[in-house]
Amino acid sequence: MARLHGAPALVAMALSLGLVATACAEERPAVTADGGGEDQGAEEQGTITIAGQEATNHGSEDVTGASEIEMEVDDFYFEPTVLEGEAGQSLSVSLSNEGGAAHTFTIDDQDVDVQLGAGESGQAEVTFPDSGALVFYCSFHVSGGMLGGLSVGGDLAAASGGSGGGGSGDQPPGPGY
Ligand SMILES: [Cu+2]
Repeated sequence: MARLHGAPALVAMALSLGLVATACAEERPAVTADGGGEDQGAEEQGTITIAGQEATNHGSEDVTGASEIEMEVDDFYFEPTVLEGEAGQSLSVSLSNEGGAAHTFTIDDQDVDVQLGAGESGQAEVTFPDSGALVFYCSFHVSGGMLGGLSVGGDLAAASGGSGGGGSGDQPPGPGY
């Protein structure tokens, strides 16, 4: 009674294999944990509050009088995390993504939004606020504490010209937390 119809079954199998192969071709960013072993011991520096937002802290640097600075972008922090400068100071920031994920260096108020794929470098021009602190962040991982500040007079608490920040409506999906 019940008899297998061999040929149609084979055709169906071949079709579905083809579909699976196509579906798997979509690339997925790999998050690896090989981020430069040189600073393993200094990884844990806790968190710091910048203009009301909690940031993963990887140190501060006094950039007063400087026109250029290098900043490491990594999984999932900025180093240095806080730049201390003068009111209205202009600074050119050389960014290098040393992590395994894509990141951004974003300042809402200054139309700064530099995207950096893994291993990529970039450049951002920033201006220090008149007082207090201005937050920069990674739009992918800000909720995980990936942000930092431009601080004037060492003041991290007071937000300057803050538009609330903290996450735009349409964030691309990042690695889940
Ligand atoms: Cu990020």
